[in-house]
Amino acid sequence: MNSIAKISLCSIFFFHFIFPPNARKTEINSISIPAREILASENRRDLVENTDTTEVEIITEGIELSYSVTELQAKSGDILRIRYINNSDMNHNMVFVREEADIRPVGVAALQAIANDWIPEKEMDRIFAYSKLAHSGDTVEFSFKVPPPGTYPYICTYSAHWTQMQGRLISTE
Ligand SMILES: [Cu+2]
Repeated sequence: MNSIAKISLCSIFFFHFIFPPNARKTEINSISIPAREILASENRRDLVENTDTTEVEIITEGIELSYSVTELQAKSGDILRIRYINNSDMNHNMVFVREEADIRPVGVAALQAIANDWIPEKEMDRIFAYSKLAHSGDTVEFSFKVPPPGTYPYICTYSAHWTQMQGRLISTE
């Protein structure tokens, strides 16, 4: 028997001593079962995270150019569902823009977008969510995924209301 054969034989005995066949089988099972459980629980958590929805109701009444909620808080990545009730005598909408500097360009461009219900297509890069135009007496609902943490303005783009009719969405971690 040459030395390589001796080493091989020793290795086999050593391997069997440390990891007898039954122990190996048990070990494989004990590793693989929890691994599957962890994977399954992570999947369940993902599923729950994907379906977390924050619902809010926002109202405008009378002749006020304002929203009943001017500060919205929601978790980044969640779905925010907004029910906007227009109990006022005028038309309104809700348009969410990416940053403070987007308010004016979107508001001004909307004046040229009457045919598109006051949503300016040429400024869509600045807009990430918006409602349909809510005529007097209408309730409109819309939902969107809450953007990364930060503060996002929302405005009414109908007939230059944006100068007064504003709120802020605060997206949290
Ligand atoms: Cu308005």
